Amino acid sequence: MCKYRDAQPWSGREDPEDGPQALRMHHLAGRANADIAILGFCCDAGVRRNQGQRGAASGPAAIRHALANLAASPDLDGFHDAGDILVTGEDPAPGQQMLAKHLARLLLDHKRVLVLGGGHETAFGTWSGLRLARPHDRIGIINIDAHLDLRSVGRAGPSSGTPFWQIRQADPDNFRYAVLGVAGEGNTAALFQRAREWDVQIVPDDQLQTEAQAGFAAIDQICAASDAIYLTIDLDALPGALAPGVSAPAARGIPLHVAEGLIDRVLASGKLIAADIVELCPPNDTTGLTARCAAYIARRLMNGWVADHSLR
Ligand SMILES: [Mn+2]
Repeated sequence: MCKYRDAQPWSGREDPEDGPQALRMHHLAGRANADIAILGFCCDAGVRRNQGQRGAASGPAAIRHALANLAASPDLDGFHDAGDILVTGEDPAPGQQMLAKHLARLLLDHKRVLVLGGGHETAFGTWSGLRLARPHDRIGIINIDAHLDLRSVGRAGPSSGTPFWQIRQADPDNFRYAVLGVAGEGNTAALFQRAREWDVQIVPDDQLQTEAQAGFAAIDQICAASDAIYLTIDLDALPGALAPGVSAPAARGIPLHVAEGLIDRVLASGKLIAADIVELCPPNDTTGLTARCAAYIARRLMNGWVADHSLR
């Protein structure tokens, strides 16, 4: 079961004594004709089925809340909040279809869409929407994640652990997939074997401890071979000490500045059309730090989209 909910009004801190430059991100929300739109996917069904910890459905609200009071991006003059898809019940699939339709429609009026998840089942909806909007494009997928999320859809059905298996099933001849920040401890040999058979590019987390450089070859290769890029950022790629508010916190993880370096490299391709930030679990995020990481990433993506040449 799923339904659509219109965007709620944004609010946040006001500093009128500091003059007209004292803008925060909440001041930039609500520009209907902006190049960039954001859309929430409020869904617990994927993580629940994946035997993870519940709470991802409140992720979009927590990311918006953390984003609202960040300083306005210097290059951004506004963004459109396109509301939320609300998923209830056990099956994420109807919600994923609704997300795909909404995202494809948004791409008629906006140039870039950022989806706020939800568990990683969000990815099948985001990708399906980009596929609907760009039926003839070669789509490349770049995932910043501790996990491959390539498990097959068994009797339990689609979950937050199966999205990239589902994407390959949907379009087996055009599967271009790189995963950056993969934890050896978090993926079984069966999954690594599947990744090898499907030519998935993997950059392990231990190669991304100090700088993003080790991920650039994989990013550049996917970008060169694709017309449109879908970037998906699983917050459990970050160290658990920094991002405890996820279903599966990482003992090692990759530092935020390294993730930012990877994101900047993807943005520099000019081909990034759709992105999502997934797996925030607000009940585990007692200090709000994980939502803050998500908000930094959202702000960086939006600023990067307008700052470089992507929006020409
Ligand atoms: Mn994931």
